[in-house]
Amino acid sequence: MKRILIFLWVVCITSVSFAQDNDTYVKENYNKSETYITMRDGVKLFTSIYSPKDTSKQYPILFQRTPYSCRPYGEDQFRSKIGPNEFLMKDGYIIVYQDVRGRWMSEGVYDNMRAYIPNKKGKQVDEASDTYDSIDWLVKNVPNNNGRVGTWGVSYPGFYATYSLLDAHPALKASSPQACIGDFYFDDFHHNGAYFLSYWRATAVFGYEKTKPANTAWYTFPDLGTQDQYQFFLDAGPLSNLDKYYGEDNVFWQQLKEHPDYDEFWRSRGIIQHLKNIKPAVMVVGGLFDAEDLYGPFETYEKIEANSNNYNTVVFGPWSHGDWARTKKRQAIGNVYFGDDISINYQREVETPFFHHFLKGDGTGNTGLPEARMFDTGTREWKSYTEWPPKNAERSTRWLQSRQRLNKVMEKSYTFETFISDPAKPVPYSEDIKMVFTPRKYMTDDQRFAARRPDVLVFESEILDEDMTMVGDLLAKLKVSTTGTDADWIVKLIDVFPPDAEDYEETQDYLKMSNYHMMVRSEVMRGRYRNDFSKPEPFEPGEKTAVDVKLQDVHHTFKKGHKIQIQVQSTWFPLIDRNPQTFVPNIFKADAGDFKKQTHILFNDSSIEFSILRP
Ligand code: PG9
Repeated sequence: MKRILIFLWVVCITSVSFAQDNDTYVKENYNKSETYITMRDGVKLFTSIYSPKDTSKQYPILFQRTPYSCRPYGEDQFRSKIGPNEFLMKDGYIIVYQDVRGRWMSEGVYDNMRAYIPNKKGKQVDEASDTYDSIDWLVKNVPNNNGRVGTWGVSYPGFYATYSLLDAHPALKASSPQACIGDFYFDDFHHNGAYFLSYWRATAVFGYEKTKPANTAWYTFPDLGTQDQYQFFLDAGPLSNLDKYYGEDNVFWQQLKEHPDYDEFWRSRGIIQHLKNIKPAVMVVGGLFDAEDLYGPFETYEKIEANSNNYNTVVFGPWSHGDWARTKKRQAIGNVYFGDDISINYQREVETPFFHHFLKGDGTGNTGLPEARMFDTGTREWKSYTEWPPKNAERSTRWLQSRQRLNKVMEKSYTFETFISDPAKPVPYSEDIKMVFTPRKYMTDDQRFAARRPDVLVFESEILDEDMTMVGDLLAKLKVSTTGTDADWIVKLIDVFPPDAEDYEETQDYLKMSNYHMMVRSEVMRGRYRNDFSKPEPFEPGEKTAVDVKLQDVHHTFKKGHKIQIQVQSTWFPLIDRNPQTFVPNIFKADAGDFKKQTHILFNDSSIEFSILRP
């Protein structure tokens, strides 16, 4: 009955006002005001408030804190869309945006992933105290609010939504951290110690301190003179040669260079460690093909689930970074199509009821929504689980064997595969030749171009005679050696389509979906950190060494007639920087002469573990 009532209520919202032109809807139905809210240390944060013109009733507050600006500035300048989605916008909420400390029109000094300070004293501040002070001011000063507040955000704003849960204000009833950064050593700028060179241009956005409130960008992007990203970074050589584009005034570039290991600088800025005894309701949202923040949302949900008794749920769809907040009809990533109206249906049937329940409803937690709503990226359908990862799954192992076989049993004979890894001719991470601001499409890209290179090892299963649904994380347990003293190890999980697979509208002209090698999940382990991310260790040349690579969660059915493929390689360019394959104290300061071609070996007692859903 409740589901029917919710559905009818949502249909009602949908029909009532989609007739109005979306571009003018906000201006016609909301008033806008701008103000500075003073924090406990006296710093003033710029805050933009959109309030429904209908003042006959009270409304909850939906609050987003962002480093990307509250633009457009000016009380007569309106966004075309406000809030997490248009259903909530049209249902009527007070929607508030705030420039975080040190960004755009706010005062103060910015600090990337500002470290949380437990048990703050006096005027000590962090993003939790800034959120608390802001919510306190909003509920006491914004007319017609109903005393209940929700926070939400995608990516960096998602990090600030997570932050709102720490020392949460009592008025904060619900939060949806989406593609929320958990830790810059495992999200965005690094994965397992490997620097994401593909993010290098984004360093401009976060590297420069501004001296006064700014309603236009105070930073610029370097002109690289080419659109061929692979060639540009290969020609640039060692990372130190990039200093000519970013001077000492790019604070973040200096920090990246000075902190190659997982030291106190990064460790203190990770938010996952603090997610205990969370009280507000939480709905974590992420994309199974999100190239930017995958670690963050999975770890955020799982840490809260393990350390709190609050309402805590998770939604992962067939999305790349932030797709779920858009309204595009066909949901596709690169060459692969997943279905129609996936994002708009999620917004109407999941995101809107979540916030409505806790901010306008009885807030009991009986939302009618599942604990885990996960899209199966193989069968292209949603599934609901009472826990994530699901318990009714069986851990399975496949062995990386000779003759490119991915076997259920390890062969008795002692064999190994070998390849030459040459930093001067690194394996491309994509066939696309263009400059990107951050990576995206490679997460479902065809991997045949890599499979056919001599410096990529391929291990492939038999043609599956029945569907196999893989759930949760994977662990590649590699046994390797190298003639060098350092090496990166990249592991890729690939779904090999059958020869009769049909093309999609989105399939690029130069390829066919027949025998498509779809990337499902991938990850790198910078070998020097194999035992401890804070203590890099060289390899002993020629010595067999264990390197484990954890691949983030999947929810993917390998269908009957498909094959499972694992690829292993040691360069992935320029997604990540090149490992010199010579152990140096800091790769950011390596010299050209440190980069050496080496011979790597993968032994046949290497394996990959994963979980298969029981029928
Ligand atoms: N996590 C994304 C990002 C952070 C920093 C630089 C570039 C991208 C994001 O906030 O979109």
